[in-house]
Amino acid sequence: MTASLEITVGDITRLQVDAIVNAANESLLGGGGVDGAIHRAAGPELLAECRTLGRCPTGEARITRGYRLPARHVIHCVGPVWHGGGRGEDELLAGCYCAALRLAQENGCAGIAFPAISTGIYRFPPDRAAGIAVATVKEMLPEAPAVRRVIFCCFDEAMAERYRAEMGDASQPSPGKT
Ligand code: AR6
Repeated sequence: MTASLEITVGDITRLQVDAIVNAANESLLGGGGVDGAIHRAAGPELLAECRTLGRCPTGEARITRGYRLPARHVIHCVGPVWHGGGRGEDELLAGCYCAALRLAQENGCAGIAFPAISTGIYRFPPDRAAGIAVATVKEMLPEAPAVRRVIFCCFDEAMAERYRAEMGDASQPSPGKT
């Protein structure tokens, strides 16, 4: 039985899944964008746990509890800042998805939701990022059999359309087919 890949439009902090993924920075101490939203929703206990982890290099991931979030865990990924593509950005972004799925597997997370890592403040071109996200998850899923459901949580409809195109179901315009 293959795992399901889904696209939804909305706020990732509202999703009741085993793990939501954060688009963090190397300090793991919070920031703007989805990182700020996750820390606000999870409460100060999340920051306290993050402080115990130290720094996380770009392209890697760390796992914490979800505290006041409906999600049981947060997997903090550090995506690359886009510098034009010549500094290993593609590989570093793919590394985030690999590292997150590895942690989901190790922690028995059957459902995991990803935001579009690096496509906001870090300015990674969104079409390219969606392609890397979908391809890397598809490639990695056989190595993470505990993961049964992957949700790409897009903040807006334009981003969801990019994921639909990458997943080959651009013919279905309806949002939130979870
Ligand atoms: N739910 C789902 N997606 C969201 C949400 C949300 N609540 N909020 C924003 N997005 P960004 P980055 C989308 O900027 O580019 C922070 O300061 C957003 O539309 O959150 O990886 C960190 O601390 C975009 O598509 O993350 C780092 O310093 C995507 O999430 C830095 O930003 C990622 O945008 C990381 O930048």
